Amino acid sequence: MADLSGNKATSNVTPIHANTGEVPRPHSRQGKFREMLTSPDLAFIMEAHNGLSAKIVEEAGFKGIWASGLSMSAALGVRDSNEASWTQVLEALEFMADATQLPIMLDGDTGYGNFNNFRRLVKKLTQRNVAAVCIEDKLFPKTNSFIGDFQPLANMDEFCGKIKAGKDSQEDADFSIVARVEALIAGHGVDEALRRANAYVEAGADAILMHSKKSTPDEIFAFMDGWNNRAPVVIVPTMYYATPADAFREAGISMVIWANHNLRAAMTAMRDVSRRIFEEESLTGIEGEVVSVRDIFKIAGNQELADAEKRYLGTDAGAMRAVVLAASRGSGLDELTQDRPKCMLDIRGRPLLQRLVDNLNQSGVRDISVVRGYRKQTVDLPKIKTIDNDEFAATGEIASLAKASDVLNDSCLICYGDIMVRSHIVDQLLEAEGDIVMVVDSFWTQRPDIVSAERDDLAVCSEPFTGDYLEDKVIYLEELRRGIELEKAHGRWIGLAKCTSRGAKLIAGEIATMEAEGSATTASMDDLMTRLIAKGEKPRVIYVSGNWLDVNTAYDLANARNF
Ligand code: SPV
Ligand code: MG
Repeated sequence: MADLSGNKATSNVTPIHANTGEVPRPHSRQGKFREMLTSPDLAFIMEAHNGLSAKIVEEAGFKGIWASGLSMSAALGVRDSNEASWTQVLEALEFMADATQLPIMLDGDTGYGNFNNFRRLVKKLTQRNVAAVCIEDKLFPKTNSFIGDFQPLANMDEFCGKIKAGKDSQEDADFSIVARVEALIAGHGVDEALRRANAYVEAGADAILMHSKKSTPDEIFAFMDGWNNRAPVVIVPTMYYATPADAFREAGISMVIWANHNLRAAMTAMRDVSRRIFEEESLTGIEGEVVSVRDIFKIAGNQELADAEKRYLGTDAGAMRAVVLAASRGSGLDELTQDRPKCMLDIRGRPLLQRLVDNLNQSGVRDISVVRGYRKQTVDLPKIKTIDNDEFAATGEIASLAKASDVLNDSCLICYGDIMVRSHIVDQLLEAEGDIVMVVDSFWTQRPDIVSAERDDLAVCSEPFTGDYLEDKVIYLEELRRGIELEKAHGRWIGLAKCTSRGAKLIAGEIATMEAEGSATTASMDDLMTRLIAKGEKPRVIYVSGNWLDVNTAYDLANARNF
C-alpha cells in the first residue's frame, strides 16, 4: 500500500487518494473533509449532536463537525454503549447533514458489529452525505474510553479486515475512514500504538485517530515522534485540554476534535435555567438571559419558509402590516429637532425609526407605512412606505391615522413613531387574540424618574397586572387618557396596538364618524379609544413590564441611547 499524502511537515501538494491517486472533488463535503485531513494546516472540528447544535457549529465558523457518540447518546438520554441503534444514529445524522453544509465525521464506535455491519454503515453514510467515519479497535458494544481501566482491544487483523471492507464499499471515492487506535487508552504503550496504526494504514485507513486519556499530550507526542508522518493524525484533547494548539501544529498533527463541549455547555445552561425557573416560579429573571423565540425562528430558517410561501402559495399569507405615526416634531426636544423630526434622531448609529422598523421586520412585519409630516423629506428610510400628513402642525394623531385608510382596511399594527420596544413584545402582541389589542406597561407607574399623571395614554384595565404568567385571564381596557390618578392607573399604553380586520374597520369607521362631526382634527388615540369603549367595544390588554421606552424629552433620549 502506498504511503499517504499526510505529511504535515512537508506537504504542499494537492491531496490525493492513496489508492487511486485521484484529486478529491473540492466542493463535495467528502472532498472538503479530505482536504482538511491532508492539508498542511491544523484543522479543527467541533462536536454536534443534532441539527440545532450542527447549525451552531457552522455559525461559529468551524469547517467540520464531529458527530460524537458520547454526545449523541447523551442527548437521547442513553449511555455511550451502543444503546442507541445505528439506524437511530443515522436518523440524527441526517438531520445534521440537512441542517448545515459542513462535512461531518461520524464517531462510528466499533462499526456496530463485524466487517459486514460496518460496510453496510459506510454505504448508508455515503448515501446520506456524511463525509467520514471513525471506527475504533475495541469490541461491540463499545465502552467510552474514559470509563474504567479495562478496555479490551479488537484483534488487529480482524480490525484491518473491517477497514478494508469499509473502503471497498464506500460509494463516494472521497469518503474517509479514520481508524482510531485505543492502544494507549488500554495501557499497551506507544509501540503497540505504532504497530496497530501502521497496520490500519496498510489496510486502507485514510487517517489515524490516536486517543489518550492522560492529562498531558506526552504519549501522543511520543507516538508522533515514531510515526514519521506516515498518514494524517487526528487527536481528541479532552483530557490534555491545557495544551496549546501550537504544540499540536509543531508535532505535525492534522486535525483536532473538540469532542463533547456543546453537549456539556448545553447541560450547564439547561440545569441553570430549569433550577431557576423552578425556584423562582417565574420567567422574569431568565427572560433576558436566554435566546429569544425569534432567534429560534431565525436559526430554523423561518424566513426561507415565508419567502417560499409567497412563491408557491402565491400569497403573502399571514403578513401583518403596520402604520407608524411619526408626523410630529417632538415638542420636548426643540434644539435637537430643528432639522428633523424626533423619529429620525440618532440612537447609537441608527435613527429611532430605523430601529423600530428593524424590530418590526424581525418579527415578520415587513409592510410598514409611516405617516410623516414635520421635515418629511428626512423620513426616507429604505423598506418603508410613506404617507404624508402635511397639516401636521395643526392636527393630531387621529388626523394622521386617517391618512392611512388603505392600511386600516385590514389587520394591522398601529404604532407610535417615537418608541423603542424589544422584539419579544412585538412577538407577544402578534400572537395575542382580540380584535383590538393594546400593549400596556404595568411597570411604568412605578418609575419615579418619569412617572406623572400628566402623560397621555394612562390606562385603567379590568384587572391589574398580577405577575402570574400562568393565569390566563382576559383583560380589557376600560379607560385610556391623560390625568388618571396614578393610584388608579394600571399602567401606560406603550403606543403599540394590533387590530384584526374587524378591529381595523371599527377604528376606520369611528374615525369617519369623528371626521363627519369635525372632531378628528386634533383628536388623540386616547380620544378614539375612549369613544370605542363608550360604544361598548372591549379592547384587549396584554401587560408587559418595561422593556420599551418612548422619546419625548432629552432625558428619554439619553435613556434610548442606553437601551
Ligand atoms: C466521543 O465523542 O464520543 C468520543 C470521543 O468517542 S471520547 O469521548 O473522547 O472518547
Ligand atoms: Mg465515542
